[in-house]
Amino acid sequence: MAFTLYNAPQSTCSQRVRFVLNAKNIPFSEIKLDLLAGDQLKTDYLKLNPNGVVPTLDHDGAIVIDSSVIIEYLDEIAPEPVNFTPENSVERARMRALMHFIDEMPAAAIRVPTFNLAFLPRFAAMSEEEFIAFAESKPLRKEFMLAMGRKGFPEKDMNAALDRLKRTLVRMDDEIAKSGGPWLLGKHITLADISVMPSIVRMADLGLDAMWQNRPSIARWYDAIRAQEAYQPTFYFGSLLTEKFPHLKKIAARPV
Ligand SMILES: N[C@@H](CCC(=O)N[C@@H](CS)C(=O)NCC(=O)O)C(=O)O
Repeated sequence: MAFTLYNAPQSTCSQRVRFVLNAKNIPFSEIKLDLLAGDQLKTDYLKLNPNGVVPTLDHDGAIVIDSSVIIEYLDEIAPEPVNFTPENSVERARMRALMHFIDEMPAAAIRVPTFNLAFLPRFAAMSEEEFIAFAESKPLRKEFMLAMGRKGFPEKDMNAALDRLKRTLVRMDDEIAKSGGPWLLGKHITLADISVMPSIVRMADLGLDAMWQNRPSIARWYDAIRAQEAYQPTFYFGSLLTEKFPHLKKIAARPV
């Protein structure tokens, strides 16, 4: 079986898929797209993924898109040596409900500080016409880009995103308390943990880890996920924003 992953080192959605491939010891070749240069909007790539986003998985010529769908697909076709989906239907439904919550809340909210703090200088350097043309060429993210503009999201939007991230931490805390932890659904790590992982790693990367300093169950969860064997090969050098954008190190060091 041959697997090719079209992805980007710092893309949170790609990190989910890399983690699952690594955990399952599935060899894969990686095609890295430069998202700021617009590789994801080129005609050939759009034929694979009409949403114009990463990741996209090519499995022996079968194209699978959307990170949540891809990780469920991988768990189905390669249930060994590790499996991240509960056998029990009720537990499986709970996992999927959490994955929907994660896609709607932290996975979306984390884009606001990410773009404002890391990517904005690239867009600020464009002319207004160039920026509008770039935004309008995005099948999925046109409105998001236009709302951000070349000056960035206003404080109101930043605060709303931070509030959504805070509510995510509250939800994680509640789920861990309900299941007995250490993972969201109890004793076993599931796709729900893998889905939320990149948002939490990104929060730490942006210096927002103080947001869980009074939440020991999340601190334990974060240590446990970073201790997984698949973590290091997933977050190879260049996967963190602070490794690519040195100006962020100062932002990350500020008190929240
Ligand atoms: N729901 C999709 C979202 C994919 C997505 O938003 N990917 C981002 C990187 S994490 C992307 O490719 N952005 C490119 C852009 O905004 O043009 C998934 O989970 O695969």
